[in-house]
Amino acid sequence: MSDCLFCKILDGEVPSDEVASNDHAYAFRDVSPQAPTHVLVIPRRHEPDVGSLVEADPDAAVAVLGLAKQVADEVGGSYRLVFNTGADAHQSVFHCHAHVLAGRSLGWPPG
Ligand code: IU
Repeated sequence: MSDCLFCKILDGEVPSDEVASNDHAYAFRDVSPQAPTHVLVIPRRHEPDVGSLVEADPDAAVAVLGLAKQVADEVGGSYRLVFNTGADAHQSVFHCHAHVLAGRSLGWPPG
């Protein structure tokens, strides 16, 4: 999508700090990290949120989860995987993305 920030990152039009990638997904560091490790994992296919990705392309959804696991395994220890979905859940970029948060103790419940 031409006006989507994460599509522009995938196209290389907007720079990003790459961490890992596979055929269906791409991982890069969040510009505003909320933990020592804060990586975003996005599908190459544009879908607005995880629910629509699961329906439209289950293989891409599994690839996003697999890449998130790979990133978390490389850090080691506990981690949190978050898909904010919808504005009231703090989703601000409407291209599906998983947050991988690690490297500190994480409180519960989230705000
Ligand atoms: P959210 O779940 O939609 O709120 O997460 C969007 C994330 O995208 C958020 O953590 C931002 O810091 C991050 N981000 C980014 O990494 N680079 C950017 O240019 C912009 C947002 I705008």
